Amino acid sequence: MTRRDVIRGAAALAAAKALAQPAPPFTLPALPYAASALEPYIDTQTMEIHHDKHHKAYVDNLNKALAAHPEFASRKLDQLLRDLPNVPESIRVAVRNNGGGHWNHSLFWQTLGKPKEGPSGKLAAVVERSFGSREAFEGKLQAAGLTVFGSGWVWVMPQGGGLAIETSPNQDTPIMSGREPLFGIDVWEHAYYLSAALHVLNWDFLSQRYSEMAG
Ligand code: MN3
Repeated sequence: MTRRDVIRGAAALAAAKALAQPAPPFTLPALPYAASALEPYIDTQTMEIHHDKHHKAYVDNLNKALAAHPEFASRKLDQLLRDLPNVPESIRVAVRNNGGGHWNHSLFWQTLGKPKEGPSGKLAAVVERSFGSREAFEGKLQAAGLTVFGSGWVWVMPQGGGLAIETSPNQDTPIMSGREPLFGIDVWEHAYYLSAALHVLNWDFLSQRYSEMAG
């Protein structure tokens, strides 16, 4: 990792934190790269629809649900998701689906980027320790993706000094149970999308993020 990579990783990390958790009204974060940046693995039109339409709809619908509830005006997104049982029943499903969608996609855009060599530093070590190799890790992620019916997410969770893989349906997120994922991949109804995402993971960002999370 060069010094420039470190700086870029830190900037992306700060951006992810800032984007994932401001209080309402929530805003759609810009993609941290051009919509065409992930070609040929994820095409421009797919990125535009996914970000400009799908993610925007989560943000708009979340704001709509919260508009009539000024008591949540200073509540950050992760706090809302951690405390869903105390969100009024009339908007709970909307906050769960759209708040989850907003949180998950905000991290997801940061997780992707220009093809990079692979994990480094502590992340490289923990991938080796938990899965044996990066190839085995990616194989486990793909196998997990195949178990998701309809839309959902495959998550990589720091756990007991290692990494664990889990899945969630729809826009549910580990944040709802107070746990912060290292990253998640949007299965988006087709496991091939997960395979494509594996080609364009931003390993600099993930290595930096893991170092911060592992302390
Ligand atoms: Mn999606």
